[in-house]
Amino acid sequence: MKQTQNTNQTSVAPKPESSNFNLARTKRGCMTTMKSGISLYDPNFLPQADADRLFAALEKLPWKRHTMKMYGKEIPMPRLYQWFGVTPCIYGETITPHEWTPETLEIQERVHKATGVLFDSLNVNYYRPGGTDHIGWHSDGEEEGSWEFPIASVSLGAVRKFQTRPYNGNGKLKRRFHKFFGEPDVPVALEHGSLAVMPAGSQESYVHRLKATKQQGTGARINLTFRMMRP
Ligand SMILES: O=C(O)CCC(=O)C(=O)O
Repeated sequence: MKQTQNTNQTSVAPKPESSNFNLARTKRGCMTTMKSGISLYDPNFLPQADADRLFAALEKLPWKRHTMKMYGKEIPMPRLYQWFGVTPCIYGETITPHEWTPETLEIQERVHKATGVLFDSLNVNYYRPGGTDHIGWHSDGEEEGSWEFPIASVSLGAVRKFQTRPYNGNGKLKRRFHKFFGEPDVPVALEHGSLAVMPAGSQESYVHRLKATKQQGTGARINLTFRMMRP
């Protein structure tokens, strides 16, 4: 976590230049990838003091853990989560949404201003300290949000690498056989307080992942993905 020098300050010093070299700056200070499943990346979406405050509050959420049945065994997922908004069915499990909190509503409103979309649902992932928590290659199914809408992803805490990769197959084949996947893009380092947007339709033609890392001292990370369930 970056340290805030003066908690009473009203304006926060700009963050250091983003380390994402595969992104081009736009006039408004946001960045867009030239060739990837991300259509917008803004490293300064949240002022640092707000990002620190929101991270501290969200870390106290009552986290849940998905399990997946494999070879007759319940395998726990390598991350924790909490869901807000419209009830989905994920990994065969009907999820009871948590009530929106002041912090999730605040971020929802900021995302609304930045994207023009008032998303009705939110998945929050918690990657515990240590760097081993991760999410493998996948695209988000329509049961987790309509593909006709973008997915807006806000990151807080440890900087972790996010990758996208195109695929060309269709139906289940494209998920099963790696030969249907294109080359992975250069990873985008999702920074504390950043916003990344995967555009409408991208879940059909891109997969994404957040890799585990062996980097010593990797702290906790919270990722909020806003989705539209009932357009
Ligand atoms: O943590 C991230 O940045 C990615 C989260 C993700 O891929 C998902 O929730 O489907």
